[in-house]
Amino acid sequence: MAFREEGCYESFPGCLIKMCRLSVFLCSALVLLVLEVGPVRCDITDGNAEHLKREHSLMKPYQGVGSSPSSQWDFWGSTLVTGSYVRLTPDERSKQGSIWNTVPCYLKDWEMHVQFKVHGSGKKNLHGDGIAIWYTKDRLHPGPVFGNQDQFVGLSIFVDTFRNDLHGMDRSFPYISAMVNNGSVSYDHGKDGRSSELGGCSAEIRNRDHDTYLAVRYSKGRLTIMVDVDDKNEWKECIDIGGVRLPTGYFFGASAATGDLSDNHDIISMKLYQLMVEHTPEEENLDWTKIEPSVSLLKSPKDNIDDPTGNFRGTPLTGWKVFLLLLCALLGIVVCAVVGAVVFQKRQERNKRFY
Ligand SMILES: [Ca+2]
Repeated sequence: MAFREEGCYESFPGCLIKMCRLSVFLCSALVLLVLEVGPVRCDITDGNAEHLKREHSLMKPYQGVGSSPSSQWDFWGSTLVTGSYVRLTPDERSKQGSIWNTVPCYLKDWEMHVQFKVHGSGKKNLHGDGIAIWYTKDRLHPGPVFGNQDQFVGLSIFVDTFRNDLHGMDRSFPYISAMVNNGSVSYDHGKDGRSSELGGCSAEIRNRDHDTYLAVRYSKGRLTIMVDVDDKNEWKECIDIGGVRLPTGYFFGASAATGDLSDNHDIISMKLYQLMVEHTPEEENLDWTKIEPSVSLLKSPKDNIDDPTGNFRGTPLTGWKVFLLLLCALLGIVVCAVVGAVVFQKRQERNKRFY
């Protein structure tokens, strides 16, 4: 229809030129679409469409929390379990506490939603130290990293409320960051973990009247951290990186610590959702418990501090996108070659008429 209205019957070369233009336009639109859809969409689950896994979730009134053999969550240190929250530390100096899922997680793709509350009497900058959310090989190993062991094996998300590094004034606190460790790297408290972080963001999470949430999604090698702390009931992207490898069979946990400064560090809930994601037969046949935690970065974590967003992305174009781009290029070349040939032929004929 469009060709008819635009006078495609006027002459054959004119028609072909229009077709060529149209094909270029369509290909450009397709390329734009591919590039637009390509990077991450913030489609973190709302918790309804996916599957809640109760054996990995911690919810009110916290039944099954304790030291009995059948309990699914175990706790340590200053942790206090009430009917409406799990307090990892009270607002007192030098406290450490943690809570750990006793059931290893064998899901390949998952999303953890953490509702938490950090509050205390300390004025601005006079409170600390923060909460860490863990997915690690070991559980219940107390230590200096927000109440958990250093040189851990697995993933940690730090909600750091106290600025230790007075040189790092380019970011405001509280600061949320992620770290993947194979057991070889120490967390540097003095630098607030900057040298080993994969990315991060600032978030006003302390002494809020409303609920504050954190979501950690791990799917197909992609780690995404989202926050919902402004009482708008919407997720905001904090970290999103590809090339992250984590095994199955690790444990979820949360820990917190206070030092000279303190806060109440409360976990209200931790809800784990299974994500329904298809894997290739090769991926399915892998022994996922044997994977060593790692991140294949395009640049080292240290370089990441130059990125004002704190994020960087490293996912290459997937097969079908490359195919579409090549198809477009080929189509464009063929159409333009045909047009060129026809125009050349017409000119030859016209030249013959003149001479
Ligand atoms: Ca700190």
